[in-house]
Amino acid sequence: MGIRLIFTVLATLLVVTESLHAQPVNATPSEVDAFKSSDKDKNRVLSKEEFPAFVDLMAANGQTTAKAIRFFGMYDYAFSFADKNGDGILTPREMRSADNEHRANN
Ligand SMILES: [Ca+2]
Ligand SMILES: [Ca+2]
Repeated sequence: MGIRLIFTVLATLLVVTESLHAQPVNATPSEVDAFKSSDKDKNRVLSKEEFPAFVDLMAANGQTTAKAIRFFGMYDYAFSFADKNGDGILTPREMRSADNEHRANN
């Protein structure tokens, strides 16, 4: 895998996290639905097994970054990047903190 591709995915993933929780209160219905329906065990966090379903749903909704992740099949890589504390689950807070970091650097 080329280093260039990795950077592309990193950049696009930041856009994913931003679109997810830039405005948590005003999350679009499609995003909320995608999260809820991919959260199979309803524990309000996404496991590594649940994450691909979320990406696929967002891709189906036309989210361009999700489409890119799906196209490259880089679910694991995207998940690992967003899972800041490496505990194997992705919380809304982790998605938001990735977003905050992104905005702090801009
Ligand atoms: Ca879950
Ligand atoms: Ca985590």
